[in-house]
Amino acid sequence: MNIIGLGKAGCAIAEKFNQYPQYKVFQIDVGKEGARCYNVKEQAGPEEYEKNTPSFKRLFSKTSGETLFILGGSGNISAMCLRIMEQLKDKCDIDVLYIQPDRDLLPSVRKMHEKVTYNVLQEYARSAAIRRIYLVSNLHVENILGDVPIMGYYDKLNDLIVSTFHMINVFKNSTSIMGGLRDPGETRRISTVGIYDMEKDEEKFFFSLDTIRETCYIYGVGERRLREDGSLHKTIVTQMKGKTNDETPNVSFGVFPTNYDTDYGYVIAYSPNIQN
Ligand SMILES: Nc1nc2c(ncn2[C@@H]2O[C@H](COP(=O)(O)OP(=O)(O)OP(=O)(O)O)[C@@H](O)[C@H]2O)c(=O)[nH]1
Ligand SMILES: [Mg+2]
Repeated sequence: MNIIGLGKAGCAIAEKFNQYPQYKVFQIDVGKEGARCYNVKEQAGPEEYEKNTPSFKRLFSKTSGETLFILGGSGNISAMCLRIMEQLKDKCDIDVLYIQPDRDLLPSVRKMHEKVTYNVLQEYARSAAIRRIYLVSNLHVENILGDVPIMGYYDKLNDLIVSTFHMINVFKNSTSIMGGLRDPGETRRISTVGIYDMEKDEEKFFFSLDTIRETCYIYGVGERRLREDGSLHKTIVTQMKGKTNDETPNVSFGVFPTNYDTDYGYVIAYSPNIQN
């Protein structure tokens, strides 16, 4: 799978995928040098970045297939995102991972720019110009982590974001021993992910998605517990029955064996609607 990071946030997150062998990581930003990097010339503002988007023919000469495109919405350089994706759309299935910054702290010009990027990318997803958009709010991720020290703040956020997306990818590509993850309906292309605590039956989403029509739960359970815990089946079935309601009629789940001692739960949520 290809990972493309754009801007500081995008590149910092993309870079962390390098710790796993499954990904081919590309980074695009001002001053970025190295393998699979593109050093963009600094521009005065978003309009200039868009207008002067370079050709990435060489960087992406051998790139095709599943691609996760990561960016932070308020960055000036994020204005290049559509022009970059245009250069990839014929050979890649593009999912966007959109990092929403703390809007309250942004100066008004950046606030406006972020709103535009946020809306345009969701429109692209809804019209299937890109396959899907995953919305992730920095504030939500911070709240899940609890107290995060200032030193290494973004690094901590990025660790949780990357490990979560990676684990979800791993489970999506493995065989469940019970249930299975359903592909979401064609129109439900606005998504987020979260962590699911199966002991407490509690999900913590990375974004408060409105009008969730479909959810997928992932139970990653140690082999030993799968063999010995006689009540697990009943617990899971009861938990999953409790997730269906009028707003969210479609719930699927998969139970996956792991070699870990601790159990891991994740959730993916899907909406057909553009979020405010
Ligand atoms: N999760 C996360 N968010 C970040 C990180 N770095 C910055 N951000 C957030 O992302 C938003 C966009 O900022 P940058 O990524 O610095 O901007 P940029 O994409 O480099 O764009 P420029 O304005 O052109 O520099 C900021 O408002 C921060 O809130 C990071 O490493 N992780
Ligand atoms: Mg920057």
